[in-house]
Amino acid sequence: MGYASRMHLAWRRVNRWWLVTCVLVPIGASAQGVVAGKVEIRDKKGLAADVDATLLWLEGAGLAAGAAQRTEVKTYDKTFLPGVVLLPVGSTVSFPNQDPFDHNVFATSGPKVFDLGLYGQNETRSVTFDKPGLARIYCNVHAKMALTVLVHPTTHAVRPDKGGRFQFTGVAPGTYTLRAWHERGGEKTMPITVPAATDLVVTMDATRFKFVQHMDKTGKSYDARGRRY
Ligand SMILES: [Cu+2]
Repeated sequence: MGYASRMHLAWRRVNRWWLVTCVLVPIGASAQGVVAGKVEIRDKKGLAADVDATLLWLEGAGLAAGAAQRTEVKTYDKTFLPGVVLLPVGSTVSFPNQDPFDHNVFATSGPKVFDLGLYGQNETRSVTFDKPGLARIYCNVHAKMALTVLVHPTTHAVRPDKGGRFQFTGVAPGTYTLRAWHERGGEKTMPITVPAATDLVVTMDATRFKFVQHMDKTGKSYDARGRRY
């Protein structure tokens, strides 16, 4: 084969690569759809400062399943830290008690009904969330302790930043439901179409929210019962 033919062949190969690259990049780019926008929660004082405690997730066919994780929520200073957690289905949360007194961890509804019993300082107990859903978790000793865990079936669950901005990346083109939850703002659902979902505004009304103290693990009021646990 002469030099000219070899060069011609090499050029054809380069040309083919170039063609393949040009065809693949736009397809790859469109497969990485973005869902983005802003959450606004209005309460009696104006825009809520704890907008970053909102949970946002996508529902719909074809979303990639999330991998189970292990994470930790401390009980410290009569508080669950952190107080809001997002986890894929199958994940395990351990609850180390870092206070010099007993705590309990329980849920009487939601994706997992459980009771970890009463345990003391430096002890750890754990629970695995095997079904999706929103879990409201409490301590049977301290009425004010509350934890929210969103157990989601896909990789697409996020919290907004302090300014309420949120973004999901790597979402395949299609139609989905965007769901939002905030303790005082309630729930919101919004149909969306990817790749044209980048200027979403999710507004939630917390002006009529009234705090209602949850019951203890036996369904009784914390104040009315005779003993602490
Ligand atoms: Cu407690």
